[in-house]
Amino acid sequence: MEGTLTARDKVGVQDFVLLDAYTSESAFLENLRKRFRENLIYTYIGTLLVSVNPYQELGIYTASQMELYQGVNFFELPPHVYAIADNAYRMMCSELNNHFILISGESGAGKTEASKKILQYFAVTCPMTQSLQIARDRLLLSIPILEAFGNAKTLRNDNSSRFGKYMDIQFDFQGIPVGGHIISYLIEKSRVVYQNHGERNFHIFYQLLAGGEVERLTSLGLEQDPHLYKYLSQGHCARESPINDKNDWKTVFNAFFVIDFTEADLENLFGIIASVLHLGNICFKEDKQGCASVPDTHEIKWIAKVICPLTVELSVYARDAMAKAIYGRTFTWLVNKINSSLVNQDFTQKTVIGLLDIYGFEVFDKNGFEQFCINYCNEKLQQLLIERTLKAEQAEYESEGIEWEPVQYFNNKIICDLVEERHRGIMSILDEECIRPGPATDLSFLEKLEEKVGKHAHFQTRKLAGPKGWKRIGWLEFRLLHYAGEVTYSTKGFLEKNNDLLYRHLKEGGMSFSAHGASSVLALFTQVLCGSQNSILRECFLVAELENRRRPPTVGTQFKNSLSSLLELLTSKEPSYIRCIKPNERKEPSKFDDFLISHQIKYLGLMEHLRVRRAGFAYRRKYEHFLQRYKSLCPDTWPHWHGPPGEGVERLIKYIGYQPQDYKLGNGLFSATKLEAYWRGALARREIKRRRWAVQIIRRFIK
Ligand code: AOV
Ligand code: MG
Repeated sequence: MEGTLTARDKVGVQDFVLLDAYTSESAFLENLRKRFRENLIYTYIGTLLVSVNPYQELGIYTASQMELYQGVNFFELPPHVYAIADNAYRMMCSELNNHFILISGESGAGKTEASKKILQYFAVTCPMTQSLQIARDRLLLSIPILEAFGNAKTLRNDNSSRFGKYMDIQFDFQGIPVGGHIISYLIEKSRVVYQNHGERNFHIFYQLLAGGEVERLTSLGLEQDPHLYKYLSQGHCARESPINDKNDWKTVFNAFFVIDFTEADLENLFGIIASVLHLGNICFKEDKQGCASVPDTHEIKWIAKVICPLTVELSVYARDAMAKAIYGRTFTWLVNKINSSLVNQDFTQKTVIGLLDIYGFEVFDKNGFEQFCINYCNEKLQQLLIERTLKAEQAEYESEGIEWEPVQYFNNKIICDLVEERHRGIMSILDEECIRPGPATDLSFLEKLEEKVGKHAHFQTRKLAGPKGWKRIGWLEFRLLHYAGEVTYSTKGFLEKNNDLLYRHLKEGGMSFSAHGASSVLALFTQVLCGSQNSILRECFLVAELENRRRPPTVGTQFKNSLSSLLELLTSKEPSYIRCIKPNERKEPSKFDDFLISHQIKYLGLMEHLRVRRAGFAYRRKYEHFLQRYKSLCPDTWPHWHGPPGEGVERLIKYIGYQPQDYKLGNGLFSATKLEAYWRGALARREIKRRRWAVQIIRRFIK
């Protein structure tokens, strides 16, 4: 007994539900700390997994660990991301339904790593046939490619995802992974032309320079030193340990071949990467007529020729717009290309497990339109979690007529509305400013915000914040009180970024953003690029696009719409949740920052989640489903039960000695404290017993 107590004192409890002082936040923090000290980074709250980034290799992702977690009772082994993956997989196989695993947490908390571990787990442990190995390899190797083009070093994370990713892993009826599909969300294009101090451009640029063969670089007109390129050196950290661009290049390059990229594709793709770098190095000088000229004839002449009739300022602007558009559209092309290699037409009957790994909540000294979109996306996911866990669970108890002490929680819907509400939200106000006639500026946008949402409890500006706010909010800034904390945004660039500069007219001094016109940036590019030798570019800039006179939706609106379809997509699937926590701001192992962590525990709503779990019955199944699956546990219900399903369930659970306080029989639903894994365990034990009997009978027979 004493031994057990000591162990518990030392390593804490592996499920917060078992905490005695389960309402105390300090007990919660203490438990997390004890476990973190022992390198136990995972802890459950019921079936939800809490993960703390260890910032070191722990040796817990080996093949033997994977083997351990296969088909085992969820609660019999220490908490692990593999257990979450395995549980979703078993449920999918037995109930033939679709699942998703939502991984959330702030920037650097470990979401992307968790999603990769899950994919690896499926790749190693799922049944496999020889002919489907290639599908598995492609799924795995799509990751390094997407990371090369979509991740970058930021101040928060050396490998920060700068796009959102939802990946469906498709399984056939035997549980073999047969294919996949990826949806990407809003890549941060502005990074292509500008990086803050201490940050880098997307990894692929540096990888190509560090790892590309000399002949390849020569033919692309590139040199190895990243400092020679303006687009790569503004953050002053082009070469940074622990990033190993040379090694990463090898991985990425090999991955391309597995995913069906031809040598011609690669030539085109790297041609594009190189031309973006060359673009960035074009510098303009004013000639006698006040027009831009390009002093360095070595750079790409055709681009210069098109841009040069403009002023120097407009030329720089057109150059950057072009670089961003080329990169952004190439990224979309890349995702489509990967999807076409992941698709598997041979299997029509498929179930899926979706992995959602997006950019986490982030706050920098300066926050712009990108952070606004990223943080809004995190609000939406938090909202999904609230809707599907805290709210839904409580509503269900009510509708089932189960006695229940309601748990209070902060519902961030109010912030989602502030951002996205039609006609009234910040996105709508921004769109109006972008489209209305007359000069709109970053200041006029801010004034509109003050006028329309100034009184909102989660919104502040310098003008509206009162004396305290004056010191800290600048002129062109507004502040949102997000669920995860305050963020001050600069409105600088909001209009331009929301509009997508491609549609801006390139008239001298002109700032109009209307439909595609002959003089828009896009028209200019398309003229040049549709004649290009590069087939990827030709696909990305189609002349047909110019013929469409209607202006496409703004960037913000497109993003908002894509998020709402994502949430709709998820509504039809069974969820699992992983909540990632960042232990410190310095990316250091073994450093447990109390303040930072308790802030995350609060805003992630973990205490509320625990209370709901403690008070409730986490396992719920329709009578019919439950009975169908577990009827073999009781002679009365096996092999067939002919009465009403509710009675059958009652007979069954009484037979196996389940205590009355541990379950509720509602209007059509069976709710219990023990989870799916427990029931599966019961089935497995019965199976073992049955085999033992069989062996005994055979032995007797042989005698
Ligand atoms: P993120 O995806 O949550 O941030 P990552 O998954 O990229 O964060 O994790 C950041 C870094 O932490 C990784 O590059 C690893 O060095 C380390 N790390 C995370 N999880 C583990 C783990 N389980 N074991 C060892 N090291 C780990 V962002 O993409 O920025 O929101 O946009
Ligand atoms: Mg990430």
